[in-house]
Amino acid sequence: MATYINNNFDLGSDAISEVNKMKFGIVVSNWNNNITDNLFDGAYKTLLKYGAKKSNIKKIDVPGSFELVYGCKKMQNKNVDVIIAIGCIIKGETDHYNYICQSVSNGISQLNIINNIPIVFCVLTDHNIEQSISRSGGKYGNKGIESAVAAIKIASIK
Ligand code: DLZ
Repeated sequence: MATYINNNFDLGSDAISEVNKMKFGIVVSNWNNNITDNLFDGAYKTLLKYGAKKSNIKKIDVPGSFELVYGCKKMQNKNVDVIIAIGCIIKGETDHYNYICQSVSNGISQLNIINNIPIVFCVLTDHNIEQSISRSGGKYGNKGIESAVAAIKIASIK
């Protein structure tokens, strides 16, 4: 299941010529923003690299990952083709982590089923800050980059 073994962060020969017409929404949780800022940066720069126009990228900030579902629901009404949900949930001493992880993953899945604007899951669910650093520009890459590629691919299917 480790993404660094089977990653997906290059469009390669699948390069899509339509990216400059695609409209992207990015919803960013500000909790653990030292991590989510890097994820956003990776996603944003990757969209531009493949031809997205800055004017076609909308961003909504939400306080924490729990609010990503509401932010994505709002973004689905903002004339975008695809959404990237960015968050970082780090395990603490209590069960809080489990509830937030379940709520966010279930909520985003539900929005993907109910509505017609796909949402890509760029939410780190880590046991400690070191794991998050490794996946937001560290030794295991940047999940934001992978998510931007996934967003382009799913938007092209749509
Ligand atoms: C409260 C909380 C805690 C303890 N941990 C995290 C976290 O690791 N990552 C995250 O994105 N958000 C966390 N939050 C905030 C909740 O997501 C939410 O913003 C608040 O409970 C307010 O609804």
